[in-house]
Amino acid sequence: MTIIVHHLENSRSQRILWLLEELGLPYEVVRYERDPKTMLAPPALKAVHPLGKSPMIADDGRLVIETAAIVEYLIEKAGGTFGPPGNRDAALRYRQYLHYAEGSMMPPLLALLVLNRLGVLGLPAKKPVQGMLDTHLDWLETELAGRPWFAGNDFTAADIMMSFPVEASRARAGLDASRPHLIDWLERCHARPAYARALERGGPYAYA
Ligand SMILES: N[C@@H](CCC(=O)N[C@@H](CS)C(=O)NCC(=O)O)C(=O)O
Repeated sequence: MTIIVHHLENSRSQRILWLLEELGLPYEVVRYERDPKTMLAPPALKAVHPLGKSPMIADDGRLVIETAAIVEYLIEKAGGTFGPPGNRDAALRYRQYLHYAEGSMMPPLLALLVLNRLGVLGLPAKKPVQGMLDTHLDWLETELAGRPWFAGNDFTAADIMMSFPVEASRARAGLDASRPHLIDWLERCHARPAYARALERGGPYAYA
């Protein structure tokens, strides 16, 4: 059965299209556009699931929500390709980054997005939030100084999970060439043919 991806434009859901392309699994994309004023998802997504968030996938009569859970579901379906590496330490890092991307890094990035929209009202809180993000980015830079991919020597789905927070950091949290390992990693992600194919399937994506 073909996997259906409920995909919101310009969103973290792009990672699921990229993973599907890497795995070579057949899928169909149902695209949703953001409300141009609020930038929120359209009500149609709430008809799919009460939370109305993207990504969501429908497969074999099941609806799966939450990016990392969808990633694990798809890796399992593909027999473990790009999943946890055989080396124990690499496997633990793989799991760590699968959780870390949404659990630790996205919250301050979301806070910064909201603060930027508040204009001058948001200014007092911007400095501490930027400080949190600097701490994250400095740590990630040291992580990638020691290995080519987030889990270890090989590209895994942990890199796909990390792509959105790192792309969002480049767009709004000051990530630039002063952190060369992160930028080099991002460029290697973007150079993958599956990443380019996913962009074609997904439509507008402002972070590539
Ligand atoms: N932690 C969730 C977050 C889901 C989420 O917030 N998705 C955003 C896309 S960037 C969304 O649907 N936003 C639209 C809205 O909140 O109306 C996941 O990774 O799936």
